Amino acid sequence: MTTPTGNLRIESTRLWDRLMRMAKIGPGIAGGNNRQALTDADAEGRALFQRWCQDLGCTVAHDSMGNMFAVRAGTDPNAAPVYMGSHLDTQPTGGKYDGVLGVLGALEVMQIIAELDVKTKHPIAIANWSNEEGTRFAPALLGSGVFAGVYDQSWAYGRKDSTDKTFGDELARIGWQGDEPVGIRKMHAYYELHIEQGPILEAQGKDIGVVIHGQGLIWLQITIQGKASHTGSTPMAMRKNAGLAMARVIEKVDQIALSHAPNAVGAVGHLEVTPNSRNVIPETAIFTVDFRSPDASILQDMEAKLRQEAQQITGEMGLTISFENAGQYAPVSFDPACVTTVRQAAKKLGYAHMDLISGAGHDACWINQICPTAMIMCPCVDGLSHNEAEKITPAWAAAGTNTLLHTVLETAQITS
Ligand code: HGY
Ligand code: MN
Ligand code: MN
Repeated sequence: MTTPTGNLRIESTRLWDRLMRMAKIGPGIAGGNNRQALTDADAEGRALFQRWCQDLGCTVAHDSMGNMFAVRAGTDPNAAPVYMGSHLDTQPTGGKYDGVLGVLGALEVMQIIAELDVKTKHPIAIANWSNEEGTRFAPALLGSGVFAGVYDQSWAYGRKDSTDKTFGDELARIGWQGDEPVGIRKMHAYYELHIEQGPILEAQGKDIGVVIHGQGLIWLQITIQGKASHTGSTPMAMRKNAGLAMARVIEKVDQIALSHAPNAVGAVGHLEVTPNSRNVIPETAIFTVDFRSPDASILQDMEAKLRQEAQQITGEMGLTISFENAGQYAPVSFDPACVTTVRQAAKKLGYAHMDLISGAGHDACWINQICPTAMIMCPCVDGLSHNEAEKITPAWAAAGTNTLLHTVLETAQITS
């Protein structure tokens, strides 16, 4: 091998410039991003990413779920590619780095490999997964979930946003519905670089998180039906207040999660009441409970307890209630060999590192079901994410991307 891989490093200024360039697409209102899945902004970000990949000479394609792939050939045409990637879609008040660092970090790795003409046995590829956030179209991790065979594509196409637009129609409208059947690509391994979205790495003074597990998740969408009536003239005892019932159930979400502390979290981030008028008792309340835990039995207990408590609350108030599973995945253990490769890369590069359990969900959680998978995390300031003030340092971005570079080269096997 002509290039001493030991001192290989990415071009951190170029990486940072690309992160800032992508951040200009789908800007938020407070310095972050609002580039939600299958919006025109998402389409614009996809096109920019595609151009950057084509400029590197990669073969770029996208499948019938809009998942994007860029591939650099290896020396062995029969060897499955080593993939790396994440997502470019953001929350409505998202940060500039959630998902984006994983996609543009992979692009930077690809550029270094291409510029130095490093040859590897396995092809090397980048993935940009559709609709990771699940904020516009539930569930989260939809593109990677269909790719991994967890969800059926026709079910995914029918998922609706709050204006009743479907995933399938919006994917076709933005022109990113590919002919390639989703899920046909074989993967030798998959690595995802992602910001931690929590406070642990920064608090521990670490540059790299070697992710060994990921929390499981349940999204339970609840609909409570009451009766609209006048907030002034309806006697308190006669009210059928769906909004009040929702508030009581949300209090139970908090209590149930705290009862399993520190191995569980719970919140309600999506809430809708109708008619949502100041002087009408809420008739309907629709909201989504987000429970997470690294322990599957705790997840099950939290869901069962909440269903029971919520039914009791609405029963006592004379309201009706219904539940819909809006997304779910079990706790994840990543591939030990891939995890070791990540850990060794961080060690070789001299980065302070520690094993970590991912609090957030990632496309890697589904891809882990179809090929050996691991994740690399870098810190973020105050652990803040899903907030426009999300912040990382160029040094953290470089540390994560250098670790990805060496991890991918080790797995793809350098030949010259
Ligand atoms: O919800 C999650 O954990 C991810 O950010 N979509
Ligand atoms: Mn993410
Ligand atoms: Mn996210």
